Amino acid sequence: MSKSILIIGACGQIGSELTHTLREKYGGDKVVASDIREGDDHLMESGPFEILDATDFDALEEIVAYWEIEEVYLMAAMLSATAEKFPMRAWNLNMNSLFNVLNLGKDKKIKKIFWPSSIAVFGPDTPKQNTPQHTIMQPSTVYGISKQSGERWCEYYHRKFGVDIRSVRYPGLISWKTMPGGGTTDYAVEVYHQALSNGKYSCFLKPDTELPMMFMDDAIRATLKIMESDTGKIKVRSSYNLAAMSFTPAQVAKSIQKQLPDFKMEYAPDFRQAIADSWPGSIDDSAARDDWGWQAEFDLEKTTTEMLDHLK
Ligand code: AKB
Repeated sequence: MSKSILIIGACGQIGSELTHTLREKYGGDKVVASDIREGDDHLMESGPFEILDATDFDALEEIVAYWEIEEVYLMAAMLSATAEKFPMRAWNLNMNSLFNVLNLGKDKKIKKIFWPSSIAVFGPDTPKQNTPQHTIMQPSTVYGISKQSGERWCEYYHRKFGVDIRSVRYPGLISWKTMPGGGTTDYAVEVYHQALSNGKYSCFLKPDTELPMMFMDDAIRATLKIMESDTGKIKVRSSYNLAAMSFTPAQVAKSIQKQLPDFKMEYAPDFRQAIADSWPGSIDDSAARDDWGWQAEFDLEKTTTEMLDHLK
């Protein structure tokens, strides 16, 4: 009998695509989707669904016992831009949900955990280009502080209690299937939607703000790959750097203009500029490549083609 999996935050940008991929792979009945709200018809009908507040330990424990869950993917989080507006809510959600799954791991009620970290763990003093796996971090955002603290706790629970936790630091994620919500890299999804519907987009970051990005198919492949790797290969138990491409708003505009020559980009930087300025421009992911064979497939041009073709 194959393992039972629980996705927490299954209706979000990553959670929804992860749920569909895991259900295709392991069978709909083996993958329990959960979120604080109901999802789209496909998510609700392709396998079991539970309403779950990720900060409620008793409810989580009950679901894990009922469905005989072995693996948990904790995808619920408050992202960088929203977290600056609601610091305590972000801290409570991002940390308590993590402690809940870590404690289930400690008590041997689940066998394996995936928890996403982010490029937001880095800060203004971090080397900006080719940011190494191990370097100065000092995040300056609420979200980044919660992710860096989370990484420390993951490593602690692994070392102290043998919890099998695996994690990657996602860059900004781009997908045509689900919209992101409350992040600083969200412009890189909005721009494709607006290019097709309005022919123009007002970007909340400056034209030369370079950030690390990844197409969702790569992100899902990385997530499955790290979870399926032999435990001995996972040498970093905080979180792995992960990279695919880096670009600026001006570069994504140019890439769109190759296919939509009339597309116009305007710039009206807001509070998210300061968040972006504190993050790296590009990431060195050689530890993930060396340890568990990570390799990205999508660059900016391929991403633009996928996005425009599917959103048309
Ligand atoms: C955000 O912009 O907050 C997220 C992230 C980089 O983790 N996409």
